[in-house]
Amino acid sequence: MSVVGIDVGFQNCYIAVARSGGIETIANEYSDRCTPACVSLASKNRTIGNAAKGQIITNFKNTIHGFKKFHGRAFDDPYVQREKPMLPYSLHKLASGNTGIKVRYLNEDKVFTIEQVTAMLLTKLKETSESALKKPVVDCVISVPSFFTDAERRSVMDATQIAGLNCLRLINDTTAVALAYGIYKQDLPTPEEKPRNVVFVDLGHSSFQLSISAFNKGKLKILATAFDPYLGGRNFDEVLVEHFCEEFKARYKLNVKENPRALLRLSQECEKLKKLMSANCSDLPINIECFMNDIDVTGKMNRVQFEELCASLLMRVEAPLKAVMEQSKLSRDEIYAVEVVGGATRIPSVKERISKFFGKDVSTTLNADEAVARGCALQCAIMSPAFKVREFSITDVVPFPITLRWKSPTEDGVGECEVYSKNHPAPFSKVITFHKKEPFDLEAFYSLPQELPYPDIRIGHFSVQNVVPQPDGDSSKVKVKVRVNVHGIFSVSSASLMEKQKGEGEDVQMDIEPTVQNEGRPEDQTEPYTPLDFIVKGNYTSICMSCESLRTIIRVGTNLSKMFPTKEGVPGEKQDPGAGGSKPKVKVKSTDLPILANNIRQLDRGVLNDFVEYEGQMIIQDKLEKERNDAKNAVEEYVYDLRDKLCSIYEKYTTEEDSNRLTLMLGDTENWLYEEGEDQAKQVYVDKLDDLKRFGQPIQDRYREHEDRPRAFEEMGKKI
Ligand code: ATP
Ligand code: K
Ligand code: MG
Repeated sequence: MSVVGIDVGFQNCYIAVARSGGIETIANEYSDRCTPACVSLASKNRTIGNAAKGQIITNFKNTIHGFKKFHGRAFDDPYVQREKPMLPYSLHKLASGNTGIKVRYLNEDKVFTIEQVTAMLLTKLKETSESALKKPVVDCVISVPSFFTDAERRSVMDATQIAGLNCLRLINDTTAVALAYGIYKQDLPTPEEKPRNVVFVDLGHSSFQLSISAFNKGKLKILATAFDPYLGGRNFDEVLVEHFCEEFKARYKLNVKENPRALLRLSQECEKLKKLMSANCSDLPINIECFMNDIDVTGKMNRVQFEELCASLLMRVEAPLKAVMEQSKLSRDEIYAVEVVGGATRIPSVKERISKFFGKDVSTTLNADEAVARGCALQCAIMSPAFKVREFSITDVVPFPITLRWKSPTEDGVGECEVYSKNHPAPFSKVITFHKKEPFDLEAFYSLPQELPYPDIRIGHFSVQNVVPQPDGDSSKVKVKVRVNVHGIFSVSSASLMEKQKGEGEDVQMDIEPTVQNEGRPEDQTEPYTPLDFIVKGNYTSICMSCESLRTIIRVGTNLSKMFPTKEGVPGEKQDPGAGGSKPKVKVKSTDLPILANNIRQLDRGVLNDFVEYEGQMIIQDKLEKERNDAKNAVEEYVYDLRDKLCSIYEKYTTEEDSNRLTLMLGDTENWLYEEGEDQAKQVYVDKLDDLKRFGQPIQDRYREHEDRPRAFEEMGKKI
């Protein structure tokens, strides 16, 4: 079984694997440990990663990059609409309302969903891992930004399935970093001691994320996260691009924005310039030859000037720092260290601002580019039964509060309850008890739209079916389990009808089943499970936090998660309904109820299966095209090799006449390769090579034989 962690960045992807020696990041076929998040479609195949990056300018309409944030987004989403005019490729509104990407592939116009595009990238990363590990890779852990919503996470999960990966966990970027930081630390406080609080900051190409993690021996608990989903290295590039567009307009009368190719080149040069400025204070040049209309352009910039231009971006660094500290309720002197990762934290003024805010130097002990991938691989190793690693428990948080709403005949038509507050521990399951006589619907949504990175607050619609009244006509108790799973995805995972047994008497509002399901979390058994059980009946909700033997009645609509800040329960402890067991247990029979999930923000399973199949076809197509190219290259190489040897080492082993004839043939083949032989089927090249070898091979054999003979004598001599 493979143990692989993948950081799928907006710009850069990294893969880390667990081997017996530990965690290591692996290089692709270009000996590059970074694989660009880039996919290029062409008339015969796709190219992905480094090769695709080389196509950004030459095949700009069909080379897709900067697509990560289209996951889970409607085409009409303001972010998508803002990006659209700046993209060299076309976006397309899908029937579902989601964002698709339109390209030319195999000489046809083709629209791919974002899940398919990410799957192409994942296919490449999978292949890279497989060639490094020399075995099939299926299981993996993949990182996502901590602010990814349910829709975005489901969309990424769909992509992993299309690529044939089994994602054991979608882990938040900064949580992966926290794991990479903590697991090797030998000196963490014991569980009884005050935890060590560390801030993790990640400024990537597209976004700014941070979290505070509390470490004790063997565990980490994320206390809070904060983010600016729209602040990243790319914004700094854009400022430079904007500056030089204006300058070139004034100096050269060039309208760069009208020329996608020029704009892409300028953008690449500005990124290089930005990176150079991180290490250099003096004036640095930007030179682009034949930029537009055969004009060469030049410009320059220095760090001070750059910081002035980026003042408004730099100002945005502080807000998330403040937010995360406020949420954690820690004071600055309770922060042990501030660890920064992500390429854009190399910008000196970004680092300065962070260190000024915390009143201490930022630490760069982690590998800024690879820490996320390493954390993913560590998480995969922890979850994999095939690998032995130190026990390390991770408690993450829910980024945005989640509310459930249902129709209610009594409560002004609707009842609702916030089931997960911001920064609620995750993964986490809860059981809610309803009193109902008929099937009912639950609507899950994000309750703080202003916090969400996009306007769509929907999570899903869950119909609890087959609910019937009790034989005496009374309402039935229906227990509904909701959960935020290991991927950070919400679901109403199960429901059961509790049937009163004969002779039991009236159901009392306060009665709560003593045997609160201690199913815990099948995905992650290391996490303590705190059952939170509340009944919704009439105008009241009664709640029982079994682990604390706590009972109370609150009004429906009260924010339960705020009222009872969740504490970690004691795993394995017997659940007590309260009242010290003074009341006899109510005997009930429980029947599982089907749940129909609607409007879940993920691909229809039928469509997903079609995509799986189509991805498979594209993989085959790429493989065939590669074989065809390899066959062509083999002919070319043979021509050059043989021609070279004919006038050197093979000279003695052929007649002049044969040699001349063969040289002529090689010349013809070379010309053919540039003309009608340029684009032939694989077999044509194979046959061509065979033709050449019929003449070349005997010469080579004679040479070999002659070379081997003295060596054979030598060896015989040794034996004697
Ligand atoms: P995201 O995390 O937003 O999905 P990502 O993981 O692909 O994106 P990173 O690889 O962490 O992003 O960082 C890439 C960004 O870092 C780019 O904007 C790049 O220009 C910037 N960067 C890299 N090195 C430097 C440097 N020396 N100085 C300034 N910026 C840099
Ligand atoms: K990255
Ligand atoms: Mg990143």
